Amino acid sequence: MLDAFAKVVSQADSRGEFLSNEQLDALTNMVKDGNKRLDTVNRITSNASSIVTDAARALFEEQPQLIQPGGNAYTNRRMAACLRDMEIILRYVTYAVMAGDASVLDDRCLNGLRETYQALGVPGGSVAAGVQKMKDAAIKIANDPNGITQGDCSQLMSEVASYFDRAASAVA
Ligand code: PEB
Repeated sequence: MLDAFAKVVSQADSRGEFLSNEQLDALTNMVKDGNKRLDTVNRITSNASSIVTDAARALFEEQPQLIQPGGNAYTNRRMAACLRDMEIILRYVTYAVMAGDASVLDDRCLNGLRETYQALGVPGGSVAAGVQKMKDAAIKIANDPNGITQGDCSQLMSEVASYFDRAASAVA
């Protein structure tokens, strides 16, 4: 598991070189914009349960077969597993945003997830659709200009989006 700083250090060390100016600039910008990152993680974290439940409701509205008899979220046991899975994925996305690097998400959450769903008979495409709904909700909450000093968060928001997209395409 790496963060943006450890990643750059390990890349430079594998070449036996000092950090390059480009690497230093990228990390400098990350530090400068650090409060945006902390606020983003804080906002997503404190709204995690509504992000998960709203996304799940929207998913079941769009794909009602999931909650009908025989569906993959039918019975409370499967429903609970589904909500839990969405929460786990959201949690790892927040870790990746904090770290500024996808490796924690890849190594601890997404690695082998597609195969797990295949083995369980859980439709990966439906999980991916749920993740996309969490993405939209999370970005709306993180990017809300109300109650915060305003600045340009477009780069950070596309980074956040990329972690959700990564999770969705890992299972789709
Ligand atoms: C991944 N999910 C399930 C299981 C595992 C995961 C390992 C099997 C064990 C169990 O049931 O607890 N666990 C989960 C995860 C990590 C992990 C992401 C990462 C670290 O450790 N059902 C639906 C939707 C979807 C869904 C499409 C969006 O209709 C999910 C939610 N996951 C779902 C369901 C099960 C499951 C298990 C229904 C139970 C499957 C079953 O037993 O029939």
